[in-house]
Amino acid sequence: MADGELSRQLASSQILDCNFDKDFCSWTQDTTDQKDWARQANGTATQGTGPSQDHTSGHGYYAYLETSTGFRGSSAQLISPKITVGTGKACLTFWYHMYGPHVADLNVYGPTNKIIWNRNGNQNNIWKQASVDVSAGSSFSM
Ligand SMILES: [Ca+2]
Ligand SMILES: [Ca+2]
Repeated sequence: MADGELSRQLASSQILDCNFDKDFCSWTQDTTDQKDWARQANGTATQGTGPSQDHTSGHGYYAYLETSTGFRGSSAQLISPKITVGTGKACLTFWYHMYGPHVADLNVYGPTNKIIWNRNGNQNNIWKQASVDVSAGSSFSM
């Protein structure tokens, strides 16, 4: 399972900020892949996986992808609105929780659809913070 608790510190744009407590904010599901992200509160359905609570408050929602079911090699992507990053330093900050035996890759895609951050496999039963430098680009989605 992979969970994202995304907040954003992109210098030019506040639009990516989301704690998933109410909805997916401006993030949308990729409809060309095999799965969709869900919103989940508290624990996950499969024993020994997932977070037991969200990172924002401990009783809110987080974005959630169940990986104990489904077939190997399937993927699900959340897509941001189009953003433009100028030459100043920009950074995407988010919390992730990857716990369980069926966790594969969690990727962040930047300009030109290049992978700019990746974790693979079990990262233990803990929320971890990631900060990813985002290079300049115009009108791209993450
Ligand atoms: Ca939350
Ligand atoms: Ca999808």
